[in-house]
Amino acid sequence: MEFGIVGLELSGKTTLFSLLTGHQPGAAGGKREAHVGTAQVPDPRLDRLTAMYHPKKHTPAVVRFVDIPGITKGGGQSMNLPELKTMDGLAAVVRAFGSEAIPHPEGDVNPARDLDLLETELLLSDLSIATNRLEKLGKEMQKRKAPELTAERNAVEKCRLAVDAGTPLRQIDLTPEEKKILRGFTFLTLKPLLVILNVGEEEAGDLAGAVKRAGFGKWDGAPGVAFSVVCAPLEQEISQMSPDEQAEFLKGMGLPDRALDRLLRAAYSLLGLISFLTAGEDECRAWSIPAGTSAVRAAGAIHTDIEKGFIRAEVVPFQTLIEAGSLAVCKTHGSLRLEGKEYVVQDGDVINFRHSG
Ligand SMILES: Nc1nc2c(ncn2[C@@H]2O[C@H](COP(=O)(O)OP(=O)(O)OP(=O)(O)O)[C@@H](O)[C@H]2O)c(=O)[nH]1
Ligand SMILES: [Mg+2]
Repeated sequence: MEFGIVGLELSGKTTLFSLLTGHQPGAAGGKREAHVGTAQVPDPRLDRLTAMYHPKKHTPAVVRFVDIPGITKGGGQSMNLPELKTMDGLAAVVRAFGSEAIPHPEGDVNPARDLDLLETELLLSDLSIATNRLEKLGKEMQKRKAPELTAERNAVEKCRLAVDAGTPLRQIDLTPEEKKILRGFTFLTLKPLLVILNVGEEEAGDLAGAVKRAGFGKWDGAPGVAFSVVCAPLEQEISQMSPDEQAEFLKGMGLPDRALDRLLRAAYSLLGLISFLTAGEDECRAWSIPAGTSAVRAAGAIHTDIEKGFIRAEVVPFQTLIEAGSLAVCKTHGSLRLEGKEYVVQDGDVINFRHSG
C-alpha cells in the first residue's frame, strides 16, 4: 500500500517523509526527484505477541510513502506525475508552522487556503484526464457502436461534470459498475486523502485543537478524507530519544502517543485496511488485508500456495489469546475456532492456516 506525499513547496514534505521512513534522501537525489521509503505501522498487539513468543523475526505491517516534488499553484502538469497515478492514497502536507527563515510560496501561512489550492490542482488534473478520454471515446463511438463504450462515456462524463463543478470524485456516489469502469483511470480526487497538518512548536501541546483552528470546514467529515496533525521538529526530537525517554516526554507534553504513530494508523485505516496476525517461534507478523476479506483470500496474502491448498483457518481473537496465555490453552478451552474459506477475517485475528501441499 502506497501513499504519495503531495503539498506546496516548503511545507515539510521531505522532513516528514524522512521521519516516517527513516530514509534520508541524499543531496545526490536531486530536489525534483521522487523519493521512496517504507514506514512500519505500529501495532501494540504485535509487540505483545513478540514478547510472548520471542520469535527470530518480528514483522510489522508497512505503508510505503513516495515523497513527490512540491506543487506550484497553477502548475496543473505537476500533478500528472507518473508516480502519483499508481498511489493508493494521497498524503497532503499542509503548512501551519510560521518561520521567518523559511518563506511560504503564497506569502503567508493559511492552511485552509493551501489545501484548497492543492485540491484545485487535483481537480484540474482530473478534468484534463476526463476531457481527453471523452474526446477519444467520441471518436471511437463514431467508428463503432458498443454498449461498453456508452457505459464508459456516461461514467467519465459524470466525473467530468463533478470535477468541473469543483466536486472531488471521492465525494460523489458511484455504482459498483461505474467504479469498475473507472478503476483504470488515474483520477486523483478519487484517491483517499490524508491531510497532514504540519504545525509549529507553539501548537505542539494541543495537536487536537490545531485542525479546528485551521478551519478545514468543507473537508471536515467529507468521505475519503482523514486528518492528522504533526509537529515535525518535535517528532525529530522524540526520534532521538530512548523508548523510556519518549514515554516520559510525551507524558510531560500531555500527549497520549506519538503523532507519527497516529498518522500511520490513520493512513492505514483510511485505505480500509485491517491486520491479522500470525504468531510462532520463527516469526510474529502483522498482515495487511482490506476489511471484509475472506479467510481463503487472507491466506493468499501470505502465499498463493496456502490459498490454493486452503483447508481450514484456526482463528483466535488477539484479546482471547492474551487472556488464555497461549494457543495450547485456547485449544483445550475450545476458544480456538476452526473457520472455512468464506469466514470474514476480523482485525486482530490471530490465524494459523491449515493447508495441503
Ligand atoms: N519551524 C519549522 N520548520 C520546519 C517544519 N517542517 C519543516 N521545516 C523546515 O522547512 C524547510 C523545508 O522543509 P522540507 O521538508 O524540505 O519541505 P518540502 O515540502 O520537502 O520542500 P520542497 O521539497 O522544496 O517542496 C526545512 O528547512 C525544514 O527544516 C516545522 O514544522 N517547523
Ligand atoms: Mg522536499
